[in-house]
Amino acid sequence: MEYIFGFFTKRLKPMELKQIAGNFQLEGNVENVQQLGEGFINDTYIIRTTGDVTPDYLLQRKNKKIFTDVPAMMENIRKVTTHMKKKVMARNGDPLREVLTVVPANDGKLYFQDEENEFWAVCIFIADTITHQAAKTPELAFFGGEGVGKFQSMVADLKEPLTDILPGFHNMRFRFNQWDAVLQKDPVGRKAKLSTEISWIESRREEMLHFWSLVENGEIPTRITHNDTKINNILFDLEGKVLCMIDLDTVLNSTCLNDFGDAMRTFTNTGLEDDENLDAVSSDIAIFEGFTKGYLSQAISFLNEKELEYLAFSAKYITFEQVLRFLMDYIDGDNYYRIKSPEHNYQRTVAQYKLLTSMEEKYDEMCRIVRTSVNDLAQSAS
Ligand code: GN1
Ligand code: MG
Repeated sequence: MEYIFGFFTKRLKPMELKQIAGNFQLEGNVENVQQLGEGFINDTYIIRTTGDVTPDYLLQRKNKKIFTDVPAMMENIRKVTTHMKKKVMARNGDPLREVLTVVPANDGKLYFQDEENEFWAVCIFIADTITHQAAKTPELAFFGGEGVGKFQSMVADLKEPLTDILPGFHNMRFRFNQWDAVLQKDPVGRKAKLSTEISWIESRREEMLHFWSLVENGEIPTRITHNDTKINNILFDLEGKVLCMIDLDTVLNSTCLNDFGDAMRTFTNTGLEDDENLDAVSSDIAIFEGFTKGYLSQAISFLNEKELEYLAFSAKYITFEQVLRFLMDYIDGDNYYRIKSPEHNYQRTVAQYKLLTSMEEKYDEMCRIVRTSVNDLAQSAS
């Protein structure tokens, strides 16, 4: 048995993976199953089928330590994708390419549980698409924003309730409770050398909790949102437009602003999420502008005044949350995110903090861009 560094999931042999694939209702014959990407949370594989007629598939071992109710998570995904497919079909779109398709197991369930009680799920692999790690041009950012706005507007009228499978996911009060508990415990004795980094979090506590209090008192409403809109969770077609949003594990009721903010955290970053070269990391305002215009072209129809007022703030909020989560995981002894080296979570913390300070420097400009975009859209509508 082999374990991936810092993460205790078993690495499976090709035959074992093929056997797991055999438990799903796949079309065609499985040729091979190979690891795909390096997710932080789940393990992802591609199931290749023989020939060009049948689709390939994505197979994932869901991280059951984080997703403690995989059946409920898959049920949430089923509700959202079924709802979206109806809309795509109504406008003569392609429901197999414009929305993720969950493939049930042979027993009809949306997952397969193996002998070690690991949960597996499959969806159709959408071919001929492009993913990005960063937005190179404002045009790409515009299309990305349009895609996220369309996703939110398509699920806005879904009536079936979703199960809150990750309570407190983007809830800052919950995150600070976790933070306080981890600091109190300091399980691996890392706290002492981190007083500067801890002050990055503490000095922004009130400001961040204030934003969340607006969600708690309903001034900022909750809606069905994606909650993990980092740029590589968005599939673009070969023309550069958004085809569909992938990684629907976190579809939940939250604020739309979190989707905007998480997209800005990744689209506008001129460096990597864990960049060692901090000089490379900053928030690109032209990308912010492109995404904001694309997003608002769709979302202006449903966002309220408070949401518009806090739209730019959400970029700082989610980036701050990410600094907190990476640092908290580091202090906790690296139990949540998969790491590639012992200091990886620290490196991520510092790089995301650099991004946060860059956003703080450009915040007035970001607010101005939101206001101008809203005014332009209002004018063109009248
Ligand atoms: C995780 O699973 P993935 O890599 O799409 C995390 C997000 C973080 C992100 C940081 C369920 O996303 O919340 O923003 O890493 N997902 C979960 O890159 O915690
Ligand atoms: Mg994810």
